Parts: sequence; structure tokens; C-alpha cells
Amino acid sequence: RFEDITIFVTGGAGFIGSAVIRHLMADTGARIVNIDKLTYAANLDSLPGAVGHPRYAFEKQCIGESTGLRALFEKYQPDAVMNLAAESHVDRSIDGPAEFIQTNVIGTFTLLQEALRHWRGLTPARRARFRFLHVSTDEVFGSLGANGMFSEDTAYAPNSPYSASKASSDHLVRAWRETYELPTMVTNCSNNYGPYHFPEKLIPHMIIRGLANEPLPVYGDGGNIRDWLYVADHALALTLVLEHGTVGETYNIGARCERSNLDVVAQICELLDEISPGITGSHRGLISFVTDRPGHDRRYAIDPGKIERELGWRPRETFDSGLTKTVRWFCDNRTWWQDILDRGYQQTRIGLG
Ligand code: NAD
Ligand code: TDX
Repeated sequence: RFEDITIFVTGGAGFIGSAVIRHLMADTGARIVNIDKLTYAANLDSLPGAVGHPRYAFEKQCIGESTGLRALFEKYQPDAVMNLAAESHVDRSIDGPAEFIQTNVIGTFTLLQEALRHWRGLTPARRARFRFLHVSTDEVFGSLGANGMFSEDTAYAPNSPYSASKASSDHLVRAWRETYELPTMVTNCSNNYGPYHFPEKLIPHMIIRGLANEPLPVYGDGGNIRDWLYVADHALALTLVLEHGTVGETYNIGARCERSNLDVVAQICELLDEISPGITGSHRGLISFVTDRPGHDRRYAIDPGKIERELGWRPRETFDSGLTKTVRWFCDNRTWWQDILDRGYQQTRIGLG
């Protein structure tokens, strides 16, 4: 698959971007160019096996800076762009939305402009094959009540600066297809988890704090529901959309795996009790309810019927198997996250409690 083609993966040093690159390197013959600005969330240690490989190149580059981007399009002549570069943490977007507008909105716009310029210069055959896949989130749809799921037709109703910036970028991508005919596709995925997840996000945060016997801060009443997908299953879905998706379409990605935050944290505690005993009583005793996130969406649930039907995608992991793998990975790879903690990163006001 993907023999003799070059793919730009933006944000390839991040959590999902690195999973996509690990998958493309292992299971396809594609040449990969990782374009990443290397923000606090980036980590080139998440790409073992890629660095130094003849089919892999890394370029430190901001997607909001057109001159450098243009030079990269000219240098590598890519056949596809997978856009995963973004500011991704909701709490951080509440403290400081500017960077989210800059990268997620202006950055996507700049990348679209440079992709369009490149696409217009291709031969007709290569132009027909070119794809721009924009990776987005279910958070653009807003919050669900007790019933219902997000479909591809659900109206956008973002509630956080993060989700509003992602919604904005999705609209730009759609418009570049409708107006300029750039062959774009958009995916909207539910919450990912798995190895190499940055420590500020719920699941790694709880594992790392649990291992240190520190309080596990659950926002509000812990009844908020997220729909969880193992990151490698997301990478498989994105590759499938890139290869077989229909231009101009959007695809929802999720594993029909809704859990309340409290249930997720309780399950992590049980796994830690098994894998890493050593505290008096259960890790559950560390759970502590803290002030809620402002504008905290209550429930997300993705209907993945379209990608299942049209592209035959199915997740490989269940939540039980994926979470067990994840807790084990964090136990076995302490230097990966300890280096991040040692470097230090700005905590959010909500995270600090
Ligand atoms: P992440 O924060 O782990 O990684 C983002 C990467 O993008 C980092 O390596 C960072 O250095 C890079 N980056 C940021 N700004 C950049 C810029 N201006 N130019 C170039 N690179 C830049 O994020 P993630 O969790 O891997 O998310 C990747 C994408 O998937 C995002 O678009 C996010 O909205 C989307 N998404 C994430 C989830 C999830 O659960 N994590 C779910 C659905 C969709
Ligand atoms: O310490 C915590 N305590 C807590 O209760 C943290 C960090 C989070 N939470 C709650 C807030 C959410 O309801 O857990 C849930 C998950 O929180 P995050 O890990 O911050 O993820 P979320 O806000 O759901 O967004 C994630 O999924 C969708 C990604 O960060 C986004 O990039 C993606 O679009």
C-alpha cells in the first residue's frame, strides 16, 4: 500500500500524529514527511523506528508560516497531506485561546493555501490522486443529552475555544473543496487514548498520578461521558479514509464505547491495583472531586455507521483490552513520561484545582 507516494503528516510528533506515522512506516511503503513546530506537546521520542529510516524525514515547521511551507511542498512534492497539527487541550484553550486560533484556524488556512498552490501545479494524473485529509474531533458537535449520537449530519455547536477553533478549521477545509476543488476530506473522531498520550490528558494524568499515590482530580461530579477509541484504531481508520474515502465527504470515527469519567478513573484504579500494588487500600481511595471545567460538555457519542458500512473499518481493541495495554505501557515506559514531567510544562488553572 502507498508504494511510491509521499505523505505530509503535520503534527507528527504529537500523540495521534506519531501513531499515524508509526502505522504508515510499519504497514505501508509510503515516504513520510513529519511537519511539526515542536510545541510543548511534541515528542520525537514517540517515533522509535522512524528517525533515521530512509522513508522518513522530519521538518521543524509551523503550519501557519507560508514561506517555509511552500518550500517544503516544492522540495518533497507530496501526494497527500494529513493534517494533525493542532493545539489540542481544552483546559489550555480556556486559559489562553489565542494560540488555538493561531494554529487551528490560521494554521489550517495557511496549509490549505499552500496545498492548493501545490495541487494546481501537479500533472492532471497526480492532481486526481492528491488528497488533503483534515483530522478533527467530535467536540465540534457540542454536547449531547442522555440520548442520541453524533452523525455526519449533526449541526456544529462547539462550546469551548478549542472546539470552536476546530469547527472553524473544518469549515475552511470544506470551503476549499467547494470553492477551489481541492480534494479534501474531514474526519471527526471521539476521545483517543493509548501509548505516548501527553500527561495532561485524563487517562495518562490518572495513571501517572496513581503510580505516585497522588490525588486523582475528577472534574465536577465525574458523570461527564466520553466515547473512547484506542489510538492505533484511529490511525487505521485515517489510513483507510486516505486510501478509499470519497473526496468532499466527512467521516465520524468512534468505537461505540461510552464511559463516564468516574468509571474510567475507577477502571484505571483497578488496573493499577493489579499491576502496581503498593499503597494501603485501593487506588480508588485517591479519587478526589474538584471544581468543574467551565462549559464542560456533558456527553459525546459518535455514530460510526458510515465508516463501518462504506470503508469496512472496525476497531481492533475493546476498551478493556486497550486500557489494559495503556496502563501497562505507562508502567513499562516511565522514562518517556518522566522526561516530560522533568522538562516541565505549564499547568492549566483548572488542572491546578
Ligand atoms: P497533540 O497535542 O498531542 O499533538 C499536536 C502536535 O501538533 C504536536 O506535535 C505539536 O507540536 C504540533 N503542532 C501544534 N501547533 C503546530 C503548528 N502551528 N505547526 C506545526 N505543528 C504544530 O494532539 P493530538 O491529540 O495528537 O491531536 C491531533 C489532532 O487530532 C488534532 O487536530 C486534534 O484536534 C485531533 N483529535 C484529537 C483527539 C484526541 O482525543 N486526542 C480526538 C479527536 C481529534
Ligand atoms: O484531570 C482531569 N480530570 C477530569 O475529570 C482531566 C485532565 C480531565 N477530566 C475530564 C474532562 C473531560 O470530561 O475528563 C474528560 C476528558 O478530558 P481531556 O483528557 O482533557 O479530554 P477532552 O476534553 O474530552 O478532549 C479530548 O478529546 C477530544 C482531546 O484533548 C481533544 O483534543 C479531542 O478533540
